[in-house]
Amino acid sequence: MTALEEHPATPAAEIGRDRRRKEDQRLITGRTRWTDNIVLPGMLHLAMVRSPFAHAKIVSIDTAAAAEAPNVVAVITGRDVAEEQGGLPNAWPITPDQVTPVHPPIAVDRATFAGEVVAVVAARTAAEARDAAELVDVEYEELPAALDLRAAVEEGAVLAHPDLGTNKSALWVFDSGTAGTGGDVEEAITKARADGGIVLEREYRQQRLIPAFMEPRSVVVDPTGEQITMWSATQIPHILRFLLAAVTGVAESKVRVIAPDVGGGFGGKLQSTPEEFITFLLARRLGKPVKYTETRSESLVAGHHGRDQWQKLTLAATADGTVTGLKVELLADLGSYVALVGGGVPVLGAFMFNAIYKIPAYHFACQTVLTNKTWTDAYRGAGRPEATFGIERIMDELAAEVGVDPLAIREKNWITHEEFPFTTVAGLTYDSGNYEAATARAKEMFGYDELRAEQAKRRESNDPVQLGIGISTFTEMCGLAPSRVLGSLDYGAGGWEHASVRMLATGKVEVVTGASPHGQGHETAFSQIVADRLGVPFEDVEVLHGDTQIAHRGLDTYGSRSLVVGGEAVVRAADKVIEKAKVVAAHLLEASADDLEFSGGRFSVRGTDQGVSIAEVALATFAAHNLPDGLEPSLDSDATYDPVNFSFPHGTHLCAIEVDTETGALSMRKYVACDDIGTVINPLIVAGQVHGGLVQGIAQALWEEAVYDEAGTLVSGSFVDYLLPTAADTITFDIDHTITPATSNTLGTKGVGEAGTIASTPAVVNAVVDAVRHLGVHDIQMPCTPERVWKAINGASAHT
Ligand code: MCN
Repeated sequence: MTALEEHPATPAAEIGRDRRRKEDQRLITGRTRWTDNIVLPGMLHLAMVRSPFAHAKIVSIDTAAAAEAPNVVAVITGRDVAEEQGGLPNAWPITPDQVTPVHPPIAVDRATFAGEVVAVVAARTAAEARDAAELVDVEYEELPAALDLRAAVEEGAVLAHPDLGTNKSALWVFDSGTAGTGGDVEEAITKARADGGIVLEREYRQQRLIPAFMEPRSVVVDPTGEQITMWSATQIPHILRFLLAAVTGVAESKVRVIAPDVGGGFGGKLQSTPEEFITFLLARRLGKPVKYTETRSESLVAGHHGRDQWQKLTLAATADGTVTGLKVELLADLGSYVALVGGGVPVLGAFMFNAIYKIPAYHFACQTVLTNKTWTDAYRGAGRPEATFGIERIMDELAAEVGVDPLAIREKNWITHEEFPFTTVAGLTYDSGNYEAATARAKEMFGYDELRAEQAKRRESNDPVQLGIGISTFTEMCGLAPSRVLGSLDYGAGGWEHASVRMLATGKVEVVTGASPHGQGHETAFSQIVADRLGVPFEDVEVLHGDTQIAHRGLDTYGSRSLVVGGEAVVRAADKVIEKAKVVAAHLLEASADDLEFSGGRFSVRGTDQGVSIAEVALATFAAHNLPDGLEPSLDSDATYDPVNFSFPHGTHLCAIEVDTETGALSMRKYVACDDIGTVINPLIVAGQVHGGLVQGIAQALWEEAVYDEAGTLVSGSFVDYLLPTAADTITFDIDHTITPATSNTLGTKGVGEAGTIASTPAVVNAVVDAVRHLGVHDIQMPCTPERVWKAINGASAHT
């Protein structure tokens, strides 16, 4: 019996039920509208000409041959539209003095990364546009490129944007001593040194990753109607509409953005892209519908990338392993432009390095850096996987230093369940959690003691195949975000979400959400919530989303926010519908509303068999012949919910890996995840989210890396070289849940969309290092390829 079965979230019929996703049939069979399937009369197609150089002056662009190619309608360079195109509206400044290069959608004088758009061809078909793009003759003068993150911050470094005079974009600092949330970290370090305590200094690399979603980015713009309509494979239709309107000056009401079904995003479609702005610009210029769909190679090279940090951690502790201070210094590679939350991603990590631990003194400093590489932004977990990796790796190092089991060091330092709510040294208040319970359950599922015994045996017998056990006890902040917190970080936008719930005359229910799913199954989960709330059949609920004309207000999907923020808005709107229905029901039953109870979709007069269903109330409201005086004849409601706090899922992940010490080959033997995401709405969806998340996190640990050569060309620019795992590359995961309800929303839910990714990367690397620690290895850089593992075992650098 799982923990969920033992402690069902609610006795209701739908919440906690394994519903198959209602959207899957159309998604899997392709019987739906992906953006690239949209065909409009007279539609033109775009192809982009992209810079092959990381950094180059654009000397001249000869478009004559391309312009004469069959069915070409226009060839546009950055200079042609220099005034009109402006700069992309991205770049939330993380400090008032952030150095932010202007980002023209089409480069004008200089290309600043390999893959940047330098010219655009519009033609009648996509093939003709691509053929003509080959004929555009660009003369470049190659410039020195800033490619190495650490070298880029040194004196006299090659500059990514020479006109800016620096590669340093912003320095963001949090200090618990100054903030009043804890002590002074330098004092803690000095004291540990003086008192015979432990001071560990470690450097970790977060390699560059690519959010390799299944559906490449695609955009269609139709300027021919009353409104300008953009269809885009985006995670953020509402934010995109706002940005388009703000930059182009077109009234927001005249811009409609539709995210039809979207085939994955993982943060990679949380962006207003050059390609969207170019398509918008050309559609308006040419007065015709225009489509652009990227190729897979373009997606890998020019969509935004993720991670890419150097982390330096200094941990102070007493000799018995009680942590007394943590200092974190980050260098974060922005690429050549600052993306929508490019600077904000590493800053999210500031709140998470302290993780589940009681750390008395904390200092965090993040330097964001411009280089001549593809811009970076959110990738599943965004800031939190990086932080979790750093702290969970160094906690293992601390355990090794003290000479105790890594779980024991965590137990010594974690917040106990009696201590909630707990305000951390980073200033967040964790509302609920039970790290002991999740860890106990994970240990039991894993067979922790047995595996440790087997490990000891293999060590004793000098078995060439060694066993490593990796631990990650994580928490994360999701449900982005309380608007006031965003305001305190000088972030321009809020973090609320909107929903409408409408009872139709037939008793069916229409739910409109401002969340914008791209694979998460909101239509199913939100239907379950509403079906329970209103007591109507699951099948009678329809969830609409992703079209700014239908869902007028919204802040979209990222940061595992949709359920805890968007779902809460749905709950509140549904509850308002019930309140109104109650007034009508009382009128119909000639009873006092106070005497009515509502259960299973029926209003009953307490102590009698008199009652009326909510569907009957809906019909009566539609007919409107017999309503209380002055009551509006509608059973609709809206709610906008601004979260009062983040939600803090947590969990314990355990991983067993066999390492062949002769070859460096790795083989995962067991992976257990016991997550606490509060109330689980749909266990099947949650299992899918956890499985997918785990694969992405494991892939960072073992396989994936965006590699640039010395000239700044992305050499892992196809799936031959960028090792995206498939189901065949991973094992079957054992997952379960403990449930400590969140207090910040009615249903007690916490987000799950990123949990698997955040937790798994350190669990896996800890397992690999644990297998060979007795051979003198204390770190292996990600991805832990067999070559790196072999080198580490044989005393060579595992950091190359
Ligand atoms: N859920 C649930 N019970 C809970 C928590 C969540 O049943 N206690 C369900 C929700 O109802 C929703 C799903 O799990 O159907 C994920 O919910 P949530 O944690 O709120 O995350 P979001 O819906 O906001 O999705 C964003 C998150 C992020 S940030 C990334 S990155 C990511 C992810 O979701 N990208 C994905 N999962 C993805 N899944 C797919 N298929 N494709 C992506 O691009």
